[in-house]
Amino acid sequence: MNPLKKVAFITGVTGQDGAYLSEFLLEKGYIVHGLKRRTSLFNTDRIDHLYQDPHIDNRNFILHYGDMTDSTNLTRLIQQIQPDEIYNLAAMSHVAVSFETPEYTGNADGLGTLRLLDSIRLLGLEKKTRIYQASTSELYGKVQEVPQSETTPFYPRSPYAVAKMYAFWITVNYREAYDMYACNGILFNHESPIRGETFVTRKITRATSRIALGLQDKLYLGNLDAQRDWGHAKDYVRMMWMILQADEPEDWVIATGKTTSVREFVKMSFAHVGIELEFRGKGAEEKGFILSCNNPDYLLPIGKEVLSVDPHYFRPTEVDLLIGDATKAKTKLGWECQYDLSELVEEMMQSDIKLMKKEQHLKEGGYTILNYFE
Ligand code: NDP
Ligand code: GDR
Repeated sequence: MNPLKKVAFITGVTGQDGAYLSEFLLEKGYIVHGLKRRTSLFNTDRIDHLYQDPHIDNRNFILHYGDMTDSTNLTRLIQQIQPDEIYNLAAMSHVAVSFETPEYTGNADGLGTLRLLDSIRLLGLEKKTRIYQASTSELYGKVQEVPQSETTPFYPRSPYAVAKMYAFWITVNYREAYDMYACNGILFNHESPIRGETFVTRKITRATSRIALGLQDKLYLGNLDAQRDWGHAKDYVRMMWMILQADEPEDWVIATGKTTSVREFVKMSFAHVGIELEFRGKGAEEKGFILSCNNPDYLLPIGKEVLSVDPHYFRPTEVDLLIGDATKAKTKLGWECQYDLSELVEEMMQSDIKLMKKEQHLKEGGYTILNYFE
């Protein structure tokens, strides 16, 4: 191992942010170790391009099996890796699913963070290892003030957010109690072409592409009025690294400062394929129809119903409005977003159209294609 290279350990390396952060750190010359779960099928699609054959010498991207619910595994890995930086991105990260699996979510997202912090302490690495905790704008939950900043009170509204609240405070506590370099990045929603398919933005861009290509009739969504501050994941992983390079360990809000409703995101995605939508009805009765279609590649009938609200997707408690104030990160660390929302939508749509054209070929070739709309 090259002693001049910095060593990072990323939990959640197979996820959206884990993949972008791995690319970013490898480009910076780091040796990157990643924690991945054992799954019955391969789960490394997002990082396959970084994979290195375990039989070659001097690898700089190394994967280890593990789980945030397994303390001995985490401690052993940290002892073996001796990381300069840990990025704790692993989590059961789906808010709606956390209502179905609250205990597991608490264990992985809340106690999982404690396990990492306590391993650092147990191994006497407090002065060597810096740790980044993936905190979230979901902590703000029920609106207390807008825009939300580092001083806005928390009011979590889901088992996920409550677990992340524990993780937030245990990170602060270990920093104060043991003088550790431990930081929270309070990141607002960030998306990309490799966003998980069940988060609303990717669900929308996939479905829009499929509808345009005739692979799907309709998109079913929940609360169209929810407003989110959506940025690009690439901008946000850069900031994770910047947070761990700061002189002092602190907590930071990362956001674009602009908010957009789910309905508006749907309109933007359809506009990308030349389709204008009209919404009629309210709440659980709301539907979306094609008002005009001016792209000769996607000839869909005017008046076709392509969207329905399905109350199945409503959450027991919802977060209505998120809009972040990242002034501290901008002024103290010089962070700026390089992407705006329209560029993000364009990149996601271009990528999904390309993917769905592959599906179209498969379908034409007689293969069964995935029809999973969650
Ligand atoms: P993803 O859901 O894409 O990735 C989550 C990662 O965590 C995956 O690699 C997943 O593995 C892994 N994981 C889940 N449970 C465990 C476990 N028990 N043990 C080990 N690994 C586990 O999330 P994102 O990349 O979008 O987000 C990264 C982090 O940032 C998460 O903690 C999320 O809560 C947080 N966050 C995300 C925001 C966003 O908008 N994206 C905003 C704010 C915070 P597998 O691939 O096997 O499922
Ligand atoms: P969120 O993201 O809950 O903000 O958490 P998600 O994309 O799941 O929901 C955003 C908003 O859209 C509404 N919505 C729907 N959501 C989904 N998933 N599916 C639907 O069909 C649908 N219809 C409407 C939701 O009700 C919600 O208001 C994400 C995750 O990445 C977390 O891990 C992270 O901490 C936060 O962002 C910041």
